[in-house]
Amino acid sequence: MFEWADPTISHRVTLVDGQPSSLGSQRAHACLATSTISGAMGSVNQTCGFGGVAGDVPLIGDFNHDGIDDLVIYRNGTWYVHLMPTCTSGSADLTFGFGGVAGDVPLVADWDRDGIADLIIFRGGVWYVSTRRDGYAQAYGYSFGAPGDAPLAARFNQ
Ligand SMILES: [Ca+2]
Ligand SMILES: [Ca+2]
Repeated sequence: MFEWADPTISHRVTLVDGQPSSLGSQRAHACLATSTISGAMGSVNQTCGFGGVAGDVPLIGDFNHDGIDDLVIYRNGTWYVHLMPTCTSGSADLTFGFGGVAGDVPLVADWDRDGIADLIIFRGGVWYVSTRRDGYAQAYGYSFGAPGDAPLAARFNQ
C-alpha cells in the first residue's frame, strides 16, 4: 500500500498493492473513488458520499472478495463498509465493531491472505487483528512501535 497526501487539494490518495486499479480519497464530506488514473493527479470517474463526520477515518479494503476495494469508515470502534463499485445510497452495506478505545488507530489489510480484508487496531504499540471481523482479535500481542507512532499495514514480502 502506498499513501500519498496532496496538501494543495486537501485529500489523501491510497494505492493498494501498487496497483493503479484502486484509488480512494477523502474530502471533508465525501469519499471519492475511481477505477482509472490519468495524468499525475488521476481523474475521478465516480463519487460516493460516504462518511464525513468529524473524526471519521477513511480506509479501503476488499470486504467481499470480489477483487474490488471497498470504502470503509472507522468511527469510534464501528467500521462502516460500502461495497464498491456502485454507490447508489452511500449507506453502509456491512458494519463491524472492533476497537473504540481512545487513541486506537484503525488499519485494514488481508492479514491471513484469505482474500477478505481484516480489521486491525494499533493500540499503544500493540497490534490487534480481527480476521473474522466478529469484534474479537484472533491475532494479537504483536508489539511493534510505540504510542503516537503512525502505523501502516502492507505486504512487504511476497
Ligand atoms: Ca470488494
Ligand atoms: Ca483476511
